[in-house]
Amino acid sequence: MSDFSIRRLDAGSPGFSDDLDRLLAWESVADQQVESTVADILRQVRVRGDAAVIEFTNRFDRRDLKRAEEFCLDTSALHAALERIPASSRDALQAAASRVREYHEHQLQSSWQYQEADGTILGQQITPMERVGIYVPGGKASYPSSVLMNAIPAKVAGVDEIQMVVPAPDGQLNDLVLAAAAIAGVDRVFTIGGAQAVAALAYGTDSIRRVDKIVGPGNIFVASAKRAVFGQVAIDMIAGPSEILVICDGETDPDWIAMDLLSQAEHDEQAQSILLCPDAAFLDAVERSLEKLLKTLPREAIASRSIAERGALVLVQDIQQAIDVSNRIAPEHLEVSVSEPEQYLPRIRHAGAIFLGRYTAEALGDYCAGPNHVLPTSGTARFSSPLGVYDFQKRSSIIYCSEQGADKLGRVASTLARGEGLDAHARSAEFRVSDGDD
Ligand code: HSO
Ligand code: ZN
Repeated sequence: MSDFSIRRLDAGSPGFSDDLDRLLAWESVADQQVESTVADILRQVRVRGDAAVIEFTNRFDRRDLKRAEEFCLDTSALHAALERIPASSRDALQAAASRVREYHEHQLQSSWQYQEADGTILGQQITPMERVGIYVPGGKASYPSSVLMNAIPAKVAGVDEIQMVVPAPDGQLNDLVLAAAAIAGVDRVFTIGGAQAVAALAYGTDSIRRVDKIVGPGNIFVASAKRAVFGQVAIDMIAGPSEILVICDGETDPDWIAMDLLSQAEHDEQAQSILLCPDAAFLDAVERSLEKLLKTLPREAIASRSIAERGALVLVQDIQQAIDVSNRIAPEHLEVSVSEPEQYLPRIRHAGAIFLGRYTAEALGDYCAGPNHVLPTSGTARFSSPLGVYDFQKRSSIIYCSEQGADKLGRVASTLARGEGLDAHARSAEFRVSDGDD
């Protein structure tokens, strides 16, 4: 007897709204014990620098580091890894990198200005950050594709220096991760991880330079450290578990849809895979496909828990209702597996990435289509966007006042400043106003 199970919901039933709330409920664990451990690690690294980084790394990653140089890798080590990996992996990483680069080049924002009739010029100047840090998890979640997705937008933005941290538990490193770093143009790699690595990037040590922004996923210690250093440095986001929502008209091969759902379920027991379809028989077929295909996956244990605990097959009235439900969920990934999918695009309001048509497997976006795979999760697509070049660019306002412009604006400013009781403001503006001209 198989113990396969997946929740079935009906969007037309009166209890659906509550069912949906229950399905989506997910809380990022804010563990007090973790927070105080992290606070201590951050403090120690801030005060004692490399010595503390070495101590924590030796303790948590079972290393035997004596000097800081031992956790520093330069670009020659990265290029050596690039030479060591199989040519097929090298070619695939390079193909993915060039597509990701090209896509992100379209995101480059440029400075702009306009001139008013009296000669005043206003505008916005765009500049890249100087230095950023990329966190790459160790072990099983050490994804070379994520190295590309985090580093390439920074590079395209024109960031001067990219430092990467990746833990090496028991001294083990993933060559594909190092090779991806070489291809993406990472400048320096430190084989450290956890809160101590986040602290080193945020505060700087003798061997690690302080960065302006830290990006990249990590475990609960990393997430908690990123939250704690936010303000001192910028951070990207605190990502939740992966999610996929598929809208299907019932005409796609059910095995394809089932495998798409499993592709996210295999990331994490907490990952969420949901299918919305107006055809009940098709939902049955996908359920059978899921049961059949799960057994063939090396990560069956993770995927089946994710499907059983957070998955759902939802019967909807039509594609419009599916879109309404999807907009409410604001999924990280939305697959629209229907005929003529483009017609629905204007109705889709909230989704991290939208995959249109039966051939567009979400996995293609994870690796090599071009768009970023670092996406808003847990409904945050309502107010945030994929990681992009714009995350590594800043804007400065530009104001140039001509003599005439200062005369005109000075009068407005002076009145407002006096209303606020700020005399120096008012007089600073008035100095530039021509006398007897009002
Ligand atoms: N689907 C993940 C990204 C990823 N998939 C990396 C495979 N490797 C983001 O939600
Ligand atoms: Zn994925």
